[in-house]
Amino acid sequence: MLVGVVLTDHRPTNPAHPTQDEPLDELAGLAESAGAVVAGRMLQRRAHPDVTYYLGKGKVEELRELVVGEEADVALFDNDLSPGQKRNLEKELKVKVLDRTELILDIFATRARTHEARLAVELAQLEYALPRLKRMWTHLSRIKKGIGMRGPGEKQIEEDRRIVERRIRDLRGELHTIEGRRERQVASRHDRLTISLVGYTNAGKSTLLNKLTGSDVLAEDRLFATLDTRTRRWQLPGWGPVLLSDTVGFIRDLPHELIASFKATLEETRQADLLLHVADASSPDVFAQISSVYSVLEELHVEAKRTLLVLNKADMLADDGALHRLMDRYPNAVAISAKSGLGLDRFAAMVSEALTDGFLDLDIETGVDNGKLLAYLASHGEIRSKRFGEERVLIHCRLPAEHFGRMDKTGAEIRPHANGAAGSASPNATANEAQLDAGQLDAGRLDASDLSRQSDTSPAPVE
Ligand SMILES: Nc1nc2c(ncn2[C@@H]2O[C@H](COP(=O)(O)OP(=O)(O)OP(=O)(O)O)[C@@H](O)[C@H]2O)c(=O)[nH]1
Ligand SMILES: [Mg+2]
Repeated sequence: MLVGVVLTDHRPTNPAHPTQDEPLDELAGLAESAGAVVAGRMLQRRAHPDVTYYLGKGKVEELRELVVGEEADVALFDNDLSPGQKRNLEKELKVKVLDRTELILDIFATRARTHEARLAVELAQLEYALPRLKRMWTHLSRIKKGIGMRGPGEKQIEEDRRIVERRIRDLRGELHTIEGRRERQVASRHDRLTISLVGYTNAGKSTLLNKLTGSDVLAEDRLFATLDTRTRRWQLPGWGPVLLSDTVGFIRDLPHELIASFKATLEETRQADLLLHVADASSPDVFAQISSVYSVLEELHVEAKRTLLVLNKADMLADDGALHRLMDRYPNAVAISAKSGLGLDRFAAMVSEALTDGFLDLDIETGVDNGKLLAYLASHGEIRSKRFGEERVLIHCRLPAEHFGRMDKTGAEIRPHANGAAGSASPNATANEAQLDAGQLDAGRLDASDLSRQSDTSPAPVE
């Protein structure tokens, strides 16, 4: 049984709140994702939540009748309940009561496949439960005091609390180690540009990854199909190979515990050169979903250098009006259909453009023995061509502006790249110079020393 209370006082001021006619649709999606069958729905509008039941007392009776009539086994609340409200409701309704956060945690728990995702979910569940358990323990110890069992009762409670707290500490430690390792792994891929797909759950991120890279990661019509990060090579037309990552989707009011514990999973996102924010343009809630994603990104401290908004499922839009409304609000967005392939050419061009933005196009000339600079360019820039003379080498490369600032420029002559001027600009170039194209270059040839320095951290798998 789905239950929701629409707080009329809060609604207009909270842009992340759903504006759809059916406020319980998303909860229904979550319930189905958790493997439940929806038996019925009940909605109440009120100014403030009731302290005892969240719902009004009269509504609780109505709900009880619905639960019995439809033979529901559990009541799912769209709102977050206090432990007291939950207990009172369970007593009245005589079925299990779960709130939205618990439901989301439950979905994550049943769908987590990787070791890391399992640890993250367990930590989130324990952190969510601990303050509630503490309150229950206090409650119990008060009862036990009353019936004269103070000694052993308190001891047991204290032990239980310590066990939970110790487990939380261990999990945090283990995840912290994973996070550090992941951070180094992702950082070690700096010879390739990384692009990360983010967005509301079910927006089509995995479908887009599959379409662009010819992979077959799981994509299906359910909330939270993806819980871990997958990285694939994408041959970006007109640019070259880049790394594209797909990760866990977001939802409005994502439990804080989950956000914190999924930090390691979202490392790719935090270090990405470009974020592709995929939104489901066909959803009646698309505006609210887009702003929810921006607030989660903020909460995760993801300060992307650049973000491109991708309005997906354009094939499902009933008329052009809906698309125009979106484009009016987000003029820099690009509309596509990951499923049909509609708009993908323009999309690729816009991704290239976004990547180029903030890059310096340079001709750099230096001694062939300037290993330090050559290694720096290989790991931070996109080398387009190299021409070797006897003593000098001329490199045409695109370098992010931030790396240009940090580069040691000793012994180098640097000019903005001039088309066709490369040959004449190189006084030492000889007839047997090698003109290489970007595709032939690999980082290993230039910066063997740099690579060996990193050989203790094997790069994270890229399939
Ligand atoms: N009509 C249409 N359906 C699409 C499009 N893109 C994705 N879908 C469908 O939307 C559903 C969700 O797609 P996913 O790729 O799993 O979405 P996701 O963003 O990865 O979702 P989570 O991993 O759950 O966060 C699937 O049923 C897809 O077939 C599209 O462009 N048009
Ligand atoms: Mg997915």
